[in-house]
Amino acid sequence: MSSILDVKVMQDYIRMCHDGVGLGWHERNGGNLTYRMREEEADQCRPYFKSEPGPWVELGVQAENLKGEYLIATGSGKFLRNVELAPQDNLCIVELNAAGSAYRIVWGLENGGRPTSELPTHVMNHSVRKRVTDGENRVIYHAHPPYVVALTYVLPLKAEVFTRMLWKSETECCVVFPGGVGVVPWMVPGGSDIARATCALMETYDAAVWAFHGLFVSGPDFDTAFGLMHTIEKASQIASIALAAGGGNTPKQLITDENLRDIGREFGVALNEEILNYREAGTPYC
Ligand code: 2HA
Ligand code: ZN
Repeated sequence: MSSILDVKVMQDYIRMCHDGVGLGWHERNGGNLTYRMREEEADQCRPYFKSEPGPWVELGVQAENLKGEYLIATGSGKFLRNVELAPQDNLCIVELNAAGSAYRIVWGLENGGRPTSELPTHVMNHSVRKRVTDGENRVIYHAHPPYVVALTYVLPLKAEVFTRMLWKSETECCVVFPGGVGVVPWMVPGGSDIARATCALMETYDAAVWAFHGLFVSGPDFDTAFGLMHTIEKASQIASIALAAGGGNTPKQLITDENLRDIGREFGVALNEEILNYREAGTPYC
């Protein structure tokens, strides 16, 4: 291999950035993506690492179970639409220290810069998802998909309400995210408070809506994480159109709770029962 860009994990990562841009989820510097590398993937990339890694930088959060791991990350202030053109200027690989509390850049951001402003949230989410999925989850992806954000202006900011709306807006949603999606109220982005709030939800859910902002998803691989973002946004688009057409009221006909239970049985997935039984008077889909 003559370039780090010949390594499959780098190609897959870059393709995901490209696909998110194509769907309109990454205006300007919006959104960010991190991938927790497998040992063999880090080994494949190591020959291309900088001869002098960058200085250690404190994260402001600590993730002990990520000590010594390598993450591929988008750069702070970088535009995802430029990733494909110049990955070495817009992406980086960071190494975490032995305490899981600081990082240093070992590859990329050749013209300077820092990893994504949401790195504390990503690192803490990786830590939680690694623990609750026994190491399976490796991708944390944040985007600004417009329909799910639009719905945060009109529906109560509750996991139960958003999940019911999504499950009932596209038949296969409840198979894709049977546990539901969490909702974080509006918070200042980029800091450790929003990181902690998102992490609390990531204990249970593999997706968290950020009110008036965007969506965070996690997954074991690029396809699954991207597919989750895509499915949630598609269902949100359908819900937005149906709600608008109905003047904001619950659509006249819906997938019923019994229908959802039937799908769960047929596909062998356990739907979150609390969400199935949730009722909120006067609220669409509830
Ligand atoms: O990276 O989307 O939330 C830019 C953002 C911050
Ligand atoms: Zn954002």
